[in-house]
Amino acid sequence: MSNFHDKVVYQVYPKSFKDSNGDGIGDLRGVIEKLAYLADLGVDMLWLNPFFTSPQNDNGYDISNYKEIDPLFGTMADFEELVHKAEALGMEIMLDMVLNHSSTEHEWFQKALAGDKEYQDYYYLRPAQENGDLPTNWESKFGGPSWSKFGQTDLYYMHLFDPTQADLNWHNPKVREELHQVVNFWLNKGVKGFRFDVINLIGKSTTELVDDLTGNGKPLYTDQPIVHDYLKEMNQATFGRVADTVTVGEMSSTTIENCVLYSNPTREELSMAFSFHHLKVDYVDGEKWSLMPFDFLALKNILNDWQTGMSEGDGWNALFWNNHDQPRAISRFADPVNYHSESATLLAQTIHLLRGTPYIYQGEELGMTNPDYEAIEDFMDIETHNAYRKLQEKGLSESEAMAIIREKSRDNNRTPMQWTDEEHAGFTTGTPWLKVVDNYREINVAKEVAKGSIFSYYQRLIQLRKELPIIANGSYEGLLLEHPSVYAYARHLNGETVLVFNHFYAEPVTIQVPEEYLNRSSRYLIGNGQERELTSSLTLAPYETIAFYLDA
Ligand code: TEU
Ligand code: CA
Repeated sequence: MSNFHDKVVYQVYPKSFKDSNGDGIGDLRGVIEKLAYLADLGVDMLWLNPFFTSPQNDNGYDISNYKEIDPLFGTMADFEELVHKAEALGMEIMLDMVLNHSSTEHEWFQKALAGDKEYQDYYYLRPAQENGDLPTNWESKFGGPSWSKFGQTDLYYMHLFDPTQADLNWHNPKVREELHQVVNFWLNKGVKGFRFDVINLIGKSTTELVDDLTGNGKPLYTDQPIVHDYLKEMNQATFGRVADTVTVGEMSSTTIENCVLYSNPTREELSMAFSFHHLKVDYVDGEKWSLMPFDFLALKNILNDWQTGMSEGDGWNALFWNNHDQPRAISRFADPVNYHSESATLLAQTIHLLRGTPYIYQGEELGMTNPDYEAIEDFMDIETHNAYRKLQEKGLSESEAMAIIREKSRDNNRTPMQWTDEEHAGFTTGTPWLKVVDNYREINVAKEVAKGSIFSYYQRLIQLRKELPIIANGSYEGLLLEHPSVYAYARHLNGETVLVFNHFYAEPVTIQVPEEYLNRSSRYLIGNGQERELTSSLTLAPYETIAFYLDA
């Protein structure tokens, strides 16, 4: 069995975790200050979002130097100290590699702009089409076309995200070599994990880029077969040489089939994959900037399909509800106002007992919620501001647009970590770059650790994964698939079983336990409601989650 199956990863968004010097921006020394807290939680690996030199147009996903620390976040010495102190506490560091694109302020792009042909081939530069149209009709994921004018020339450069994030030409072997060097640079600093940003977008269809006749270009730049070759090559040239490295690819609009290929160990590509389909169940017709209550059956079906399909193909899922691009799951899928602790622990248990590697996003272990921002000026994210403009162009009023922004903005999950009930939640002594959520006096680390129920629940879930091989390595079976408010599943290993029932609504509900699991010796394993025995029918309280262990 692989070495990472019983591990849990914690995502630190450095900008919002802890500010050590009062400039309002979280930093590496802030992370160092809080390492003991993270070790106490019991996590194994810390994924840090990008802190490399960057103009910060997309909060560090626009990198201008891959081998330097942005002074905003600290120094290389701080980073080295972080690696060593984390290691001493039993935790490893996972870095965020943004290799699909660089900032237009990167030296490579600047040299290209200055006319250096060698560096021009580091990016996708193309002339307009004969009819004057842009080189292709592909759309940027942040809105607008994915091509912008390349300096004073007649050419355009490709950017699948912001115009300041130019896509790197992976078809050029020199580019791949440079990027391998980046990964090796950080490996040499003792980094043991890598998260590869939008890595399934690196293999643009062919070097001859063409219009996408079906729509926005996605089919021509997503999951191209050559991505698998590039990953295998990078594995061999970099992290595959160091024992026990853990890698996760962020896969945009991907398929189970491809994620099996990306993560099946015999293929030597990556350890696991993030996919996002389960987080689109509150999009109207696939459109993120829309409002609707989440579709529970769709959520359940997607989780079930991914669990089953990845298991059959011996792939490996990254399990998560939250990250820095998503609104808080507790605000989307549960009820933090009336059932705060139940909601947080239900969501936690639902994914922590699945097959895959759980990721905890900072603040999730406190049940942190979306903020209640009133004004568009409260939001900082570039994608949010683009969407606000676009929604109004489509005819929505200011307040209609704001209603959508408030639910969907990525800033919902980027608010400062709530440490204490002091001003700015103890995150900074200065003015935070993004406003703290109003509820920090009730929801904060100090209070949660002293007398809360969520942090300790996470501790137990993490512990269970280490104690019971069935959680790390058991197979998966979906149960009660038609049930409209409960997501139930079984895990199996060597005749043992773990049964998990997750109730996503406030109306109490009674379920029938499948016959085959009765009349076996069983015990209550963990839950957020009343401890009880496994009986043929079970009544679940609002947002209750409960798990039983059945002997072989
Ligand atoms: O995100 C990739 C991505 O496609 C999304 O999650 C995206 O932010 C979302 O679809 C917008 O609605 C990664 C990073 O996680 C994100 O923070 C970066 O902005 C993006 O890549 C570009 O590097
Ligand atoms: Ca700071």
